[in-house]
Amino acid sequence: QLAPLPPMTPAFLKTLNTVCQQCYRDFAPDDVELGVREHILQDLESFVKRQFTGARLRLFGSSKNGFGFKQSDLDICMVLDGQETAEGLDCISIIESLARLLRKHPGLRNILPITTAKVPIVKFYHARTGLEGDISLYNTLALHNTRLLASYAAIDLRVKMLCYVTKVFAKLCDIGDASRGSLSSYGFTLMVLFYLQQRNPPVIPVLQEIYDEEKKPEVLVDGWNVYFYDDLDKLVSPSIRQKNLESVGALWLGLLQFYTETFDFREHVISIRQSAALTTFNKQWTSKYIVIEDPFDLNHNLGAGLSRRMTNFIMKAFINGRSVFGTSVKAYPPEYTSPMEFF
Ligand code: 3AT
Ligand code: MG
Repeated sequence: QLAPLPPMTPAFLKTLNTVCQQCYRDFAPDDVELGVREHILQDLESFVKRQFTGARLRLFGSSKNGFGFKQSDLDICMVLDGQETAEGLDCISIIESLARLLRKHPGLRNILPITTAKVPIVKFYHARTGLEGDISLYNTLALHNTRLLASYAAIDLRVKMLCYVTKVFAKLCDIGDASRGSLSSYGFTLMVLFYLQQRNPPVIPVLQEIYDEEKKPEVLVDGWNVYFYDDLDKLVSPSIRQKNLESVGALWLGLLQFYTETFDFREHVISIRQSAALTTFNKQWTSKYIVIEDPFDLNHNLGAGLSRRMTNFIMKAFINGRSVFGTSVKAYPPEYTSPMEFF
């Protein structure tokens, strides 16, 4: 049971809001940076085509979903023309020969094929920009979940801002690195989106539940339905009166409170594909405390890899965040609005 927060002052809420907005301005890449990523992609694609004639490379992850940082990695998916799925392909040997080819690229360093992971990849370092990246094969669901996240980001600027704040928070608290046993950026983004759907009134709708036809359309990829409503111009917002008008600062504090005071982790699954509650019991996912369902691959729990220790560590970060951001202090002069100083 957490001690109640002291009353929030309007002045502090304003500071909080400035900090959140500044966080977005400081970290969001500009068009030049996004262009550099596309340029690297084009260059790599023409290089790879020397050996893999029908190869196409596509960016996904935070280079495309709207929540990228200057130094975010380049997540690249390779497919071959005329080949719909990875079926019948020897992905491991393709990754190995891709690695041999990339070693000949003058702009790349540290080529490392990883063929033991669930998704085999080849990692690289792009010397001129200092960006790291990896290429996977037929990571088709990831292309779709990237598009889903990008659509949510396009609905309301507060979605983007809140995702940046959460990612910065996760990095600074050391709870946002899946390769070291914590939660991936993707997992945190799903937590933000779920909260914004559950907020009353909601900030964003459930795009997978909206459709023009009588029945929900079925678009199958790797056996999962990846349909979601993407005609954002046509998206009718709820009545003006109902519309959520909270500031980003208020939503950020609301998020920390939601995951420390309101949301019942034991009972419920963080699931952005439906507005009705989903229980951990329904999913037979009762052995983990933090349960995040992938919006498309419904067998995939993003929290499956968290140890009990890491789960406690993450929950403590949220609890500390709630008291830091939820306790108004007068000590912050107006110039004290850089997120880094605040954190
Ligand atoms: P960063 O800015 O790189 O931290 P990101 O969104 O690019 O954020 P990652 O590089 O960790 O995140 O992952 C790249 C994409 O791969 C995001 C998502 O489309 C997919 N992805 C990552 N982790 C998972 C996962 N556990 N399950 C399904 N898809 C995933
Ligand atoms: Mg990435």
